[in-house]
Amino acid sequence: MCRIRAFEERVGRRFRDGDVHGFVHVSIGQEAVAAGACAALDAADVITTTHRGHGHCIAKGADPIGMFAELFGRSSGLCHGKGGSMHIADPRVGILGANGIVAAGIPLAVGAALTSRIRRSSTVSVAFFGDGAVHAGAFHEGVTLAVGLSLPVVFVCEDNGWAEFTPSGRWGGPAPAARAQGYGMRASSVDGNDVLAVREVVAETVAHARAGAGPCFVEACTTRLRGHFEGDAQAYRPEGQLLELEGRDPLRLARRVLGDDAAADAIARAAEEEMDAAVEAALAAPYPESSAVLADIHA
Ligand SMILES: Cc1ncc(C[n+]2csc(CCOP(=O)(O)OP(=O)(O)O)c2C)c(N)n1
Repeated sequence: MCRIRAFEERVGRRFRDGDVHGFVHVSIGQEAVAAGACAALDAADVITTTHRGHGHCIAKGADPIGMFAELFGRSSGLCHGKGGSMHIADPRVGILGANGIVAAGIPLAVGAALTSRIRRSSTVSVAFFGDGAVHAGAFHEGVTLAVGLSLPVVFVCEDNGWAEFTPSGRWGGPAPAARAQGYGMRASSVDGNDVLAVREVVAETVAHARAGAGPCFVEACTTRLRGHFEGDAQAYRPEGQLLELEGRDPLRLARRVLGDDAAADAIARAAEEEMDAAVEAALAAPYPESSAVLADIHA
């Protein structure tokens, strides 16, 4: 969690300095979902994520230097500097891709679970997505196929209270976990700011999926402590909400559980040093050659 926080704080600063191109959405306040869920996965398991996916990628094992280089548009970036923040992928460590299209990672994770089934492999797919995505057609298509074919996929819905500028629940209807139950899936709800609770619930659901018992759904309630995107003035937030949410900062909660401030400080310092060095290494890399402008482009 400290590594994710340190990475994204630097992303925010570099964005304001003009080194990061395009839109950037950070997951500050949501680190426990990424860290807890990925701690329950094997190296060969795969994930898909969203426009707010830095944390999931770091937790699944992406190299922060390659990620910074990607955000800075450098040729050494994980996608050669052409994907940016919302399209980070590294199949070598099971990251099938962040995605700028809301809910689009869900059918991809279901497809990867079908691949696992066809290859008789034991790998599980995890799709991370926000509460806003459960209103999208791709979510309903994905879960229908996963339930129908009893595929090894875990759907992790991060309800951070907002879908852009719309509060969760604005559209009424059942909460995400209840909707998932409506599809006949096992569904649980967890405090998404409690990293140990997230790990426990996701480990149980992954074991269920890996055993061939079908897909599962985890609703992780969490807190977005920054704007929807970097630079968002957040005029839509009720007054005092941020102050209240800061009391639920997952890093603060984990520090309390650890009960050892010196150890927590050392972990945070190591993460900051790692990410400072990663920024420098990434900034030292060259931009892609102009001759590479059409390479790897499929459109
Ligand atoms: C298909 C699609 N519709 C609309 C958008 C614009 N959009 C970007 S993020 C977002 C809200 C997503 O909310 P949620 O899924 O809760 O994720 P969060 O941003 O809270 O992490 C929307 C509507 C988009 N990128 N893709």
